[in-house]
Amino acid sequence: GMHWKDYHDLETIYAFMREIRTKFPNVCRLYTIGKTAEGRDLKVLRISENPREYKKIWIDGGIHAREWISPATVTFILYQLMSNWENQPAHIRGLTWYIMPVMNPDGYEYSRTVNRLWRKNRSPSRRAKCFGVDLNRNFDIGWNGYGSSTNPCSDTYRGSQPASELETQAVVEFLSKRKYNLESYLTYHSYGQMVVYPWAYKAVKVKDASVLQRVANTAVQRIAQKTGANYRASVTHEALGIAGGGSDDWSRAALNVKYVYTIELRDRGNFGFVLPPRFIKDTALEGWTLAETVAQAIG
Ligand code: 0X9
Ligand code: ZN
Repeated sequence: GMHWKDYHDLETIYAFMREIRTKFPNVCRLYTIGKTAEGRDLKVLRISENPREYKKIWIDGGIHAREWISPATVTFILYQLMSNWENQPAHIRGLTWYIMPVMNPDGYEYSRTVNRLWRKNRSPSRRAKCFGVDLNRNFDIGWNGYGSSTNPCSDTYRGSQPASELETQAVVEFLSKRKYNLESYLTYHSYGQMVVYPWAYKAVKVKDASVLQRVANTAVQRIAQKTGANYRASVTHEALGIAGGGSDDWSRAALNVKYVYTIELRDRGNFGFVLPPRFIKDTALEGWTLAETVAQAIG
């Protein structure tokens, strides 16, 4: 079964999602929103007591294969929500949560079994003998710009065209249909200990950047109180440089989502992507703290 003392394979994560759906059939709905190039399901769990009326928050993880702490954190968020659902405060129970722990299942399994530091998905390229597109360069926002590569062998290959990838298409289609009331898009990455907000594709801040900075500051303060870890809050292009094609920017540009954040979880480079399992619990708590803080901000 599921626990947060170690990292899990895709099937264990999907079994956990099914188990939650079975335990809470009245508030949960499990979607298969598409399939990958290698034929794996793309799964999203919805948690809601009133999907027609409640404001929505989306949480994803595992866009990048090697960032194992991300699916671990997103599944922990699911556990935090559901293990205590009846007693959650109104700002949590009164939202519709969409949770996708692994956006890139092919890459995740490839990282677990073949190449630990694999980043992209595993779709074959027509032009070269290399595999994989960086899903966080494949969304249709600033796609033809800075910070991504046209070379299929690069780790930041943007793909043959915007949303060329099945994973991107599935998320775009699913969220576009549900953009009404969609207040937040949270995406979990590692590493660097940062909470960042748009834009990434250009060196400009979103109009309500001061609100986003303030909520990020609150999350970062609460994280420090809870686990002692230091995270920074910043606009993306200042913290990480300009890069087009990101899911975060896309959610703001295409769907007009307000609270858009990418969190870079632990650590700051000591272990990097290969974060030892003993850090999962605290890191996941930090990820949960961001979700809680944003839920409170939505109100
Ligand atoms: O470069 C990325 O995609 C993310 N960093 S990572 O080391 N996890 O790969 C940062 C994403 C920030 N947002 C955008 N670039 N849109
Ligand atoms: Zn990443």
